[in-house]
Amino acid sequence: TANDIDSLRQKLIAGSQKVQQQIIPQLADLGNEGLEVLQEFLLKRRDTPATWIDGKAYQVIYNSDAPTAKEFIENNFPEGIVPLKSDCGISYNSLQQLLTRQEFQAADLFTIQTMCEVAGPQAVQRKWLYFTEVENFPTQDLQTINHLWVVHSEGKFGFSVQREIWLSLGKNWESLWPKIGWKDGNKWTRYPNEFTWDLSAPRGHLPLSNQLRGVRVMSSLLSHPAWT
Ligand code: UYC
Repeated sequence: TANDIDSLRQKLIAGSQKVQQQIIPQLADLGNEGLEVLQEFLLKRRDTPATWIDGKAYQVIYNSDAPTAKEFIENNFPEGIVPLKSDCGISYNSLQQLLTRQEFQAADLFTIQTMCEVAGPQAVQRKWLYFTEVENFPTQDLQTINHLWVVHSEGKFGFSVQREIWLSLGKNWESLWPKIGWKDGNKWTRYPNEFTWDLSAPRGHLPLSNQLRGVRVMSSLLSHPAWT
């Protein structure tokens, strides 16, 4: 009823993140009227940086079959809710779409490939990054990639999340690996099938950084000026 919708709208606007997280799927289940509330919510908040709550609301609208929802996205957020800023003319729209659809494995691959593109043709051919390339990586691009991951993962994934955990462990790599599900005892998690490609993964599980050539690259990534 109109009353129920209104009470959900109030809770969505005023509630804690935990409450908002529960309200969003409830509104989604109410069809068009629920979607309208979510649309109004996104428009109201569009002048402040997107959080993962905005990400949830956006995903519900984006992934709905309703024609009005499609129109809303095209008219208001054709490139998503995170500004896709790049210092080197790279388009992050595909990454935005993969993450909005929660296609985390494809998004992870795309992240590695795109970071190589940013670093240059040699990195593209090599298919992995030198730590010096990571040190010189444009801040704007790193922040865009990270913001997309955080916003579309309930705040669970992203380099900044990995950095926060790493710092909380005194930068100890051997403590980090099991914490983010990359190692179990002496056994490395094997790429790709042993990784968890959904939100049931531990915090900081994605995006992946291959450790085959040592920790230098990841160390540079988590120490990048983009995070300070
Ligand atoms: N792989 O084990 N990884 C690959 C990870 C290691 C290995 C790709 C992450 C340990 C080989 C990604 C972990 C190791 C290849 C990741 C992990 C190892 C490969 C594809 C936990 C053996 C084939 C992109 C830390 C003991 C490719 C890429 C190659 C690929 C990620 C082996 C994303 C997070 C030490 C043989 N692994 N990787 O970078 O380069 O190739 O030969 O980290």
